[in-house]
Amino acid sequence: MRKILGWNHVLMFALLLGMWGAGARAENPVDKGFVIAELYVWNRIADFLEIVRGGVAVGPACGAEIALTEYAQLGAYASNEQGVTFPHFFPPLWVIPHLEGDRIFVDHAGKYWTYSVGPWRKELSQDRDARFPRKPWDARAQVGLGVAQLYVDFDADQIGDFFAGFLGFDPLRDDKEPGTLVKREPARQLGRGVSNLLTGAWEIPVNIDRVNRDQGGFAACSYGLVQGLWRFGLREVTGAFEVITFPFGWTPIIEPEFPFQPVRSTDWRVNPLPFQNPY
Ligand SMILES: [Ca+2]
Repeated sequence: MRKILGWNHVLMFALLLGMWGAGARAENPVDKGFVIAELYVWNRIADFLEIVRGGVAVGPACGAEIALTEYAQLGAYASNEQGVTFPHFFPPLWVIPHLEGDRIFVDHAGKYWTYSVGPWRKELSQDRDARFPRKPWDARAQVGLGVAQLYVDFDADQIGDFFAGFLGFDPLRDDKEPGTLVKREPARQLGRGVSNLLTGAWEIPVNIDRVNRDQGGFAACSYGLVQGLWRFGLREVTGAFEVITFPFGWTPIIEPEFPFQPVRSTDWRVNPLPFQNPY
């Protein structure tokens, strides 16, 4: 079978990607496209996770209430409890509201009793600090179990916001936008990663030559060779990492960023891993 794509093609592609990335620092439409697509997915997930809130309280509590909006409620309960509500039921993803700057836990404490039928309600007080939250259009259920009370709430506003999000609307104005982020360059990271992978071996002759010029032949074929091999290995590992994680569009780990740069921009160095950059 005829070989369609040879190594030379791949190498050429990598170098082009790298040069294109290097030359397009200002505004790269591919980077912009990546960031917009990633944010779209991120915002839909964040909106979805805001639909359900759970709650648990400890302390004497008995009775129950169920509500489909505040116009269709039914129940009666009394409590003297310490309680907290939290987002959805998958704690590891509580990191998302945390990253968005929202409160994860909302607490309440004290004595409270109420009974409700349809849109009518009687209650001990209007004070919201002693009970689980109630929003007018939410669907909600809570049950007092003697020494504890459980609560679940489906937020109507968030349901609307979630579905509107698919059509490009954001009624609750809670979507993240590209302007609020650190600058991310996924296309540049992919190009850099491929170019590190494919041209990292260039470090070997370059370092032998550099040490030869500075310190002579013996240093070149010992120290220069070892340093070239070490840097070659680092570029390969870093390149693989950058290709796998390219959607994050991080800053370069190894500098100079590309093995072939017409002007030497900086001394060779390894930067700290970019995990800590905000999303
Ligand atoms: Ca939204």
